[in-house]
Amino acid sequence: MSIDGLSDDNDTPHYDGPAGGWGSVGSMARIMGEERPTPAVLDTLRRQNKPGGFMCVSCAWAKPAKPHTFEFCENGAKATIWELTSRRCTPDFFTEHTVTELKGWKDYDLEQQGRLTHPMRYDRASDRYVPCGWDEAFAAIGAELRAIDPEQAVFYSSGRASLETSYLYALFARLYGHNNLPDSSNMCHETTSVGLKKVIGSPVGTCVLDDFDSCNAIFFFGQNTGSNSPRLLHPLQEAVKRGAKIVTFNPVREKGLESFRNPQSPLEMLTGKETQISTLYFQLKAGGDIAAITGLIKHVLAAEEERQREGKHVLDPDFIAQHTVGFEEMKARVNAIGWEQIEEESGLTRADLKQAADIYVEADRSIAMYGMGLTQQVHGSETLAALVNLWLLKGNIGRDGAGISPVRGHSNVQGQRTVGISEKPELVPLDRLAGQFGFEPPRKEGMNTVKACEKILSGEVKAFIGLGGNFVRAIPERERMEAAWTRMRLTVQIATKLNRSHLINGEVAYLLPCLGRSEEDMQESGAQAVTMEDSLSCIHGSLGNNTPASPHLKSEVAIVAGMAKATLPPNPKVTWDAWVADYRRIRALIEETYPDQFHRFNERVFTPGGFYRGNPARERIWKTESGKAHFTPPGRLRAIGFEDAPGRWRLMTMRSNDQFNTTIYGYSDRLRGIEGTRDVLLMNPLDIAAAGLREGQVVALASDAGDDVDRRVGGLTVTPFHLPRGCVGAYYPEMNPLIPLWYHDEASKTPAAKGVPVRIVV
Ligand SMILES: Nc1nc2c(c(=O)[nH]1)N[C@H]1C(S)=C(S)[C@@H](COP(=O)(O)OP(=O)(O)OC[C@H]3O[C@@H](n4cnc5c(=O)[nH]c(N)nc54)[C@H](O)[C@@H]3O)O[C@H]1N2
Ligand SMILES: Nc1nc2c(c(=O)[nH]1)N[C@H]1C(S)=C(S)[C@@H](COP(=O)(O)OP(=O)(O)OC[C@H]3O[C@@H](n4cnc5c(=O)[nH]c(N)nc54)[C@H](O)[C@@H]3O)O[C@H]1N2
Ligand SMILES: [Mo]
Repeated sequence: MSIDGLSDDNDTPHYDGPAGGWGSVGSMARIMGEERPTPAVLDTLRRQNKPGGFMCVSCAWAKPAKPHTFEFCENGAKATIWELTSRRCTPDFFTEHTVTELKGWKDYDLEQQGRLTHPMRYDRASDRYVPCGWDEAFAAIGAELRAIDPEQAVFYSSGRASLETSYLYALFARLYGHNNLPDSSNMCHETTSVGLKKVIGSPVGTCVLDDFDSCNAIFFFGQNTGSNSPRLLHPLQEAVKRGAKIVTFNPVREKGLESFRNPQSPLEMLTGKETQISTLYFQLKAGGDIAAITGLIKHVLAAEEERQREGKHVLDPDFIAQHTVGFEEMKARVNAIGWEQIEEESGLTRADLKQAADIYVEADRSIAMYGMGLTQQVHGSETLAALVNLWLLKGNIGRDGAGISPVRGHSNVQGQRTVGISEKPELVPLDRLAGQFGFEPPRKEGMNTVKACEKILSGEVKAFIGLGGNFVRAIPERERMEAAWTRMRLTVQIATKLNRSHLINGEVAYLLPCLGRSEEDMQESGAQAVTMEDSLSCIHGSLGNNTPASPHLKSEVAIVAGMAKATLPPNPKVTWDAWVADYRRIRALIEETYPDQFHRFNERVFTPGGFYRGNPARERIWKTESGKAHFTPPGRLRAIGFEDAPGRWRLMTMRSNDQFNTTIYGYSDRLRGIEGTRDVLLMNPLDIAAAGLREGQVVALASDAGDDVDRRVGGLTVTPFHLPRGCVGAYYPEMNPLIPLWYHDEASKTPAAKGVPVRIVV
């Protein structure tokens, strides 16, 4: 399909090459030059994502049992090179620069200083970080935590830390006395954890890697594979070669979903042959997915009526009868919705949707994949319910070659939830923990990310510990949050590189440098492996073998244990030192808490392809309120949380190909053809003209959320781009000051970063 104002050969910036190909090789070479990584990086890349090797710190995509010779992608390589940089951010650097001065630096320049080398304490008098000893840091943190009510503390984690670290971190929080365990997942796939759980009883996807070998169709909603999970392009390419059809719904034409040249295939590289990925590509409006899916369902129901006349079925009536509730209500509601409304809200035509529906009708086995385009919407959970409606119609959940497969972000974000990082006490086996460790765990619901922000704003939170990540940069409402942040008593950040969150400090502040996953983690019993869970619920061991960036680093496990020991009273069942000495003991604890999923954990750590921890929904056991899978009558067609108004635009905050979340590797969004800057406002050329703007003009965006708060980001160059009318795009995290804290998915509170109401200010 084409959209108004754009043809395939117009002059908007675009990249002619496929995803992968020589461009990705060039991009890896550039970052190699910039970071000058240690020579061991090549060996590490060779071991990347292989059984017994080291598991990539970039995305959470599956690691196959039979890996490619190089089982890594452009962005995985960049993440490894980033960690193994030869640059060091030493105490001398902090002597030279005050924290106030560093606040004026760009994110890119902060991380360019390289790996943190020493534990540091913030000295308010000189406005500088000064080196301190580990024991001194732990003792001070312990004293501060003991002095406050545990419920006033927040323990955040970014989704990278291992299962071992995460389990201990959550245990520390509960022994201390709270469930305030927000996770990067709260800004990411929490919509999945809450939305999917409600309708199919599973907080995670139902597919395994083999399903990609036998599916006939894959439907993609709001996920940018080429940039964010490039290794997934391999199974997609294989599926296309087998004749499977791929249908994409995305407001942006993402190169990686159009075509792919496999950098690991010499033939494809030399002959310039590329695989077309998407059979059909629909540029719907941002927030138009409920409408589009409802249109698909209407077509499928119509096809069923037709087929019934021949005495056959498109739907799977036995599955619907045996396994679901709510079919008739859903059907009646969908049939009552008119095509005009569906076309208006989705931005797609009835005929467009018919083409897509025909593929779904014909395919015996279909997989639905999705990412932030669905989860970061005010009605994100409802969007997932709509998608599940469509998937239940043909019994496409719980059988081989079919299912629903959210593409997770951080490399262990799914696993952190599995082992107890959750603010929701009902999701954690608290009674078992009580028995294992002889204490009474807190039962009160803790704070998620939005709640933690609200309570930091109101002054109720006194202490914040960040296990990785860049919280202040990743959350909405940045300006008000930064101002409130400094009113906290204690802030502690555990990190590998310097970022913006380390410059906004509480009264007492520590910056604790940790080992990266690719580095050797030597403890009393020898070198330690850690584990993580991928997007398809498989658990993998990872063994780092590089020399640590500094002899003063500690592992995340040791840092969590050090803080916990200094905070908590002695307990004979809680043996922090023994756990640090040998991580197999931590895995034994995980097995004891979660015996069904982690039986024989230590034996299975290095299972090729990981070991599957199981998912009842895959077996058609529905852990929902009714014990069945739920059809949900659509309550609305619009996933964004506002009405249209003159001068109001739908802003999608985007990731470039050259960043990992708040880590900016460089200024080249190669696959979108945007080079040298991130300060752009992407718009449809007809919208540029209609708004009286011109290409290259510098404008600001202001919040148009109707709450009278002045939120603004300036210095953006108007750039024509392939976007539907009324939708504009600009980069995350730069745009985060524009997102109101209250603007989030209704059910899960995931910030709605893909449909933000803004005005353009000239
Ligand atoms: N290189 C790299 N890899 C990464 C990351 C990174 O930053 N860089 N981040 C990691 C993390 S934590 C995550 S969560 C994942 C994120 O990976 P994705 O889920 O791919 O997230 P985004 O790139 O934010 O946006 C996804 C897509 O949604 C589309 N979109 C926007 N609005 C809508 C809409 O209303 N409907 C539909 N259908 N589509 C829409 C956008 O155009 C974009 O292509 O990637 C992980 N991997
Ligand atoms: N507007 C907008 N906002 C968004 C999003 C969006 O699409 N749009 N996406 C959201 C999503 S999906 C996510 S997941 C969040 C991401 O939020 P976070 O997970 O909090 O942020 P990251 O940028 O991934 O964190 C980067 C930092 O992690 C630290 N780090 C790296 N490796 C390690 C390690 O091994 N150990 C430790 N301890 N630290 C390490 C480094 O210091 C680095 O600076 O942002 C969310 N915010
Ligand atoms: Mo994420």
